[in-house]
Amino acid sequence: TVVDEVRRATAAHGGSVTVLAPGEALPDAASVRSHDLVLVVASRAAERDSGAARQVPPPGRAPQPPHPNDALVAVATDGALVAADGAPGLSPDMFVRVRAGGTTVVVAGAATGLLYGLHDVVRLGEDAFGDDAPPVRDLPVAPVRMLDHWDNIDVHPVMGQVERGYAGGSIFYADGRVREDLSRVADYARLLGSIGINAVAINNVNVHRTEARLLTDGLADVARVADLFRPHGVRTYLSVSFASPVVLGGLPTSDPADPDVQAWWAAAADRVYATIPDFGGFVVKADSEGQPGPFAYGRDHADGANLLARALRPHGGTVFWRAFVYNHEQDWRDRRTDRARAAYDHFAPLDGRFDDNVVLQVKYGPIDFQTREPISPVLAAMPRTRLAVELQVTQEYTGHQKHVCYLGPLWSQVLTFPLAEDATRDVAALVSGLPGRRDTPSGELPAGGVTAVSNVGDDEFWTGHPLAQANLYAYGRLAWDPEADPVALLDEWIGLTFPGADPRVRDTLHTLMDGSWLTYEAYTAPLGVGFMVDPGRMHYGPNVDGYEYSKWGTYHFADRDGIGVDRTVATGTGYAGQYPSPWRETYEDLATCPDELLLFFHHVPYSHVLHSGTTVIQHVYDSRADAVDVVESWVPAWDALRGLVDDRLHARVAERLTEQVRSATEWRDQVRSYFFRKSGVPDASGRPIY
Ligand code: GCW
Repeated sequence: TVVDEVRRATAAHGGSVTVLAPGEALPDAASVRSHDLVLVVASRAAERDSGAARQVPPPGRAPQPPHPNDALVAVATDGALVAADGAPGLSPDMFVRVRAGGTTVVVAGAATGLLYGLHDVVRLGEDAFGDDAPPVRDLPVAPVRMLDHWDNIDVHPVMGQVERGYAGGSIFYADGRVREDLSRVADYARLLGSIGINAVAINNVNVHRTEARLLTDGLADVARVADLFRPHGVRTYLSVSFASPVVLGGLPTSDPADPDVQAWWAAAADRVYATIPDFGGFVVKADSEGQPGPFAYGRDHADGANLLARALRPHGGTVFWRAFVYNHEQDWRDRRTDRARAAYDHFAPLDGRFDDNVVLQVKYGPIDFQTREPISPVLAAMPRTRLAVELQVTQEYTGHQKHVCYLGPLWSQVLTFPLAEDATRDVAALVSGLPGRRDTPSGELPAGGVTAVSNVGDDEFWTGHPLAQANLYAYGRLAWDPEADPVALLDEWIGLTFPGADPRVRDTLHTLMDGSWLTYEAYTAPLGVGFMVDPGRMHYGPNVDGYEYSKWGTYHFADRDGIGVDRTVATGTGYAGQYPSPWRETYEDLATCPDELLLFFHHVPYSHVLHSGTTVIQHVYDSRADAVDVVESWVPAWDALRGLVDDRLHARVAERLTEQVRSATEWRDQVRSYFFRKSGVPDASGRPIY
């Protein structure tokens, strides 16, 4: 159980765990009264900046000796303790940390809160034991904080084993089945628990034949995986095929209205819960990129999602139903069809039709995990639907874990973007169901959560690029607290990952990673236009027209005069009209549309002057060249750390930086040359064009 896990880990730090029966008072020795516990301190970032080195024993190494004169006491109650003060929105994940009588006390209402409180203490290290440590009450904003694995059992000849995976094979599967040795999964589970993740889907949303069987023949193996996640507060989910009744059950149809289909799903869910009583539920990609779905039977996506939800309902399970539905057989000649509109057009009319154990899982942008996209308007359009926002930790469009690209700032922007209700309600609030921020009474909206595609594999460094581990860390921490400063989280990760390192190590890592997302954006596709990636190399590297005449609906429409997609209501596809005010007006109008999204919303001449004061074409020229200068400067900076960090790690990062310089240079030269050839406008800076 989670409590056993916390007890074990706490003992390793020289502390103890006391579990109270419901209603039982706290032990006198701790001299903590419930009244003390609501003295909440909000400024967590400030505490963490206080500097002391934090030593965290990596899994498998001997724990640090306990702090002298301190005992860490963790206390679990049934929740009555904190609720007694009328604390609103009490969640099982909440914990309170106080210093009482020379002891650091963590109090939680449930086992998971205790677990998170323990990890909070571990993260703080010595700082948690200072007598001036202020009391803290902490709880996550979103109730579900999920990672989806796009892992397959079989190895695809082109895609490899993990779809869009850049860190080797799957940690779950090898040799055509669930691994015998799941020790990395056990470590991964601890890692996820420590950053607050509480849900994991263990197979690809594109469910192929072998993987479909996890739901039936594979259940005993799925149970082995769930057993490893459980002690860390993580529930296991499966991606399932909508066609399972046909594919697995031999039925003639998967029509949601068919009673045999309904019975098949109910029986399937019964079997799952008989094997895994705390199973989380299903993740479903339907009618998308070739996956089966309800459209085949003339049903809509509420019919489809509710079919599965009703099978899970008796067991408390949830369906995460993806909104990534669009026509991928588009005719590039047809300028009226706009892929960006698709999710809203399909789903917004269904608001209110989904059962309450359905969560609609919406990619953060309307297209597909690009480096820069506007926030999906679906998130503002469905007030009667539980929503989750979907991020991509795996770096499909952000450099395949060969490029340094710290994504914390992107996700922070997404989660805190004030999308709805006259720009007062941000994405985190929309998906967490709270009308405002934490500590406010829960509102009229039910809660969904935050999800993301994992970047972990069986690679020696887990994530291919060792520095991509920071993305996994930041994702968990931002899903917990979307208001956290992503730069502070980066420093937190650096401090925890390189404990006691030479200050030069910290400074250099910070320099390389801090602005790396913006640097990546600056040498790839400009001003929000997206794509320009190479289809032949799985979306890696430049190919400006790679998708221009394809069926996928991701165009830039560059010609000799200009570039960009007109998505205005006035003259374009009307996509801007899917936003609530003030965003529809902001994006519609060239005068107010932010530079970084200009080409997403407008087709403009190359001579168009940006708010920054430069023309579109000169921006394309300059930022690509400047960004490569930045990347080149990272090479000697990293080189200078040789001997100051682990040799293998140093070598791996050095190798990846060499590739990043090569690839960024390729981007720079292709994009600059392409636009010179299209426009004929010379680069005012006089830098080389080919
Ligand atoms: O970004 C695209 C990827 C597909 C992926 C799809 C999705 C799992 O290129 O590989 O399929 O998104 O999110 O379903």
